[in-house]
Amino acid sequence: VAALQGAISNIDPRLARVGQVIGPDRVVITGSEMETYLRDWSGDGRGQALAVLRPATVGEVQACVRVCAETGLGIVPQGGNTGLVSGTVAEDGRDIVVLSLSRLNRIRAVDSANLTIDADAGCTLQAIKDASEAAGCIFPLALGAQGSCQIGGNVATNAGGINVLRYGMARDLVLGVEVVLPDGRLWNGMSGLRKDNRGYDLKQLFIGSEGTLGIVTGVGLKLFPRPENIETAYVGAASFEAAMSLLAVARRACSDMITAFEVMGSECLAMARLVDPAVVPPVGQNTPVHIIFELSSSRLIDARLLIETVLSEALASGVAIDAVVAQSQAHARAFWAIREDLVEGQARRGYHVRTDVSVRLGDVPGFIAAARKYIETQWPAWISQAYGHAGDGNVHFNVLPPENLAESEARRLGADVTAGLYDIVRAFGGSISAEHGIGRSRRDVFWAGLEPVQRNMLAAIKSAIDPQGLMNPGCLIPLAKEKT
Ligand code: FAD
Ligand code: LAC
Ligand code: ZN
Repeated sequence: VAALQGAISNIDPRLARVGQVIGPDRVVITGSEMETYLRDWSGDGRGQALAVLRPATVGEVQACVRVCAETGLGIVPQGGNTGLVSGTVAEDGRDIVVLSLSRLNRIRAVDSANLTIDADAGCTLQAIKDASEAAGCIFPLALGAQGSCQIGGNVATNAGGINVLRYGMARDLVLGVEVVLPDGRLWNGMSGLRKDNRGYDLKQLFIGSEGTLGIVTGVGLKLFPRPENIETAYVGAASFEAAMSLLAVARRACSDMITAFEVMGSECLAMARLVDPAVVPPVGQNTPVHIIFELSSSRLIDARLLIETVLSEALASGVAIDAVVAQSQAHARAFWAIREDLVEGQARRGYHVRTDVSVRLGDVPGFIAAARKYIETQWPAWISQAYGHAGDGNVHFNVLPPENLAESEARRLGADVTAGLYDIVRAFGGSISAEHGIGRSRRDVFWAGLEPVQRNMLAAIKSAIDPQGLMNPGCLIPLAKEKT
């Protein structure tokens, strides 16, 4: 222990105090062990830090933060590190520590009568979902990274995913948060109440704040009764216009029973095949748009009859050209595997332009057409990939560089490709970040696009809660602006 403590002091004397309060074995300083904490899933850049702190209790988080506040060390809170916008990747690590929440991973309480769950921030999303299921309930947030991402990270990024259409984003599912503030004080904002109108709703500030205002250590979440019928269909449509017409028809017919409506341009199938070469989509491979459409209901509603009726009407009217309803859970899982594999396949292909934009529902087809045309005419050797949560107007319009292009060159040109796509998003009055957040990758374009009044409010909130600018410096808000 003494040797460890000595090694920590040699890195930076400020760390020695952290080692004293939480124990030197909770301070990671060796390069190889630190490496996994310094990159997020996107692989866009490597971060820097003096050390990684791994406190095991809320009290230890507070102790770490107090030392950091007293000694001027910046803190990058880190969950599962599955973020896609470099929110955990600090550019300059001279005065920075990463604080990992992984050891805070206890389910605190499941209250099936109140339909709530309270948990430590470091629980994985999958652990939250499993604990909810064990009580006959569901926690509906669902995303490809759910096995690794943490609920604290989901709250900090206001994560979306595939069930937003029915249940909303993380923000809509959070009833309370417990936060360690930048000076080490603890705010217990956990209540389990669905209605609570006592003044400003402070928890909303921390949801989506990306670690820039405090460290979320606990969360209270809404649960829902577990649906007994889930019907999943894989549908082919001739165009994105037709896909959006199917959505409109289905929403009228099924009300809020639609739990997912995901679209994939047929070009995305090649990426799924990089992960599973045997993938055969349930509808013709060249069908222009592939849709995964899911309904959930209680046992009193015949969801099978409903989905079959909607689909047969859609086939009759030409809105759909082919449709297969899953006959078993395994069959449905195979549909979803295509959607998950295409994301993994893109990552295996290497660096690519990754966007996460939203437009009004009626503009989804027009946006995709304009973006595809832009790539075809301006970047003819690059390959468009259009997929996403069409039910929420959220499109991941990604672009693969030519295979023979060196990564450094692809990244350089990719910045220009992205800028052109963002111009199109702006022309549609859309958002350049529908669900992944701002982080560091989108910070400058976000900040440049703000009205002065909005910048002032953001900077005022930041300096009111984090006057020293120690929480996730350079994430979401540019460093220079934090100081003014
Ligand atoms: P991290 O990556 O560790 O951190 C993300 C940000 O939150 C950072 O700014 C960090 O400082 C902050 N943070 C983390 N934990 C805390 C805490 N306890 N307190 C304060 N700040 C904290 N996102 C979607 O929205 N929808 C999707 O469909 C989706 N699909 C994905 C699929 C894949 C395959 C992958 C890899 C990612 C996907 N994501 C998606 C992005 C990512 O999973 C989410 O943003 C997730 O919520 C991040 O959680 P995390 O624990 O990994 O956070
Ligand atoms: C998805 C992630 C990339 O929708 O947001 O798969
Ligand atoms: Zn997404």
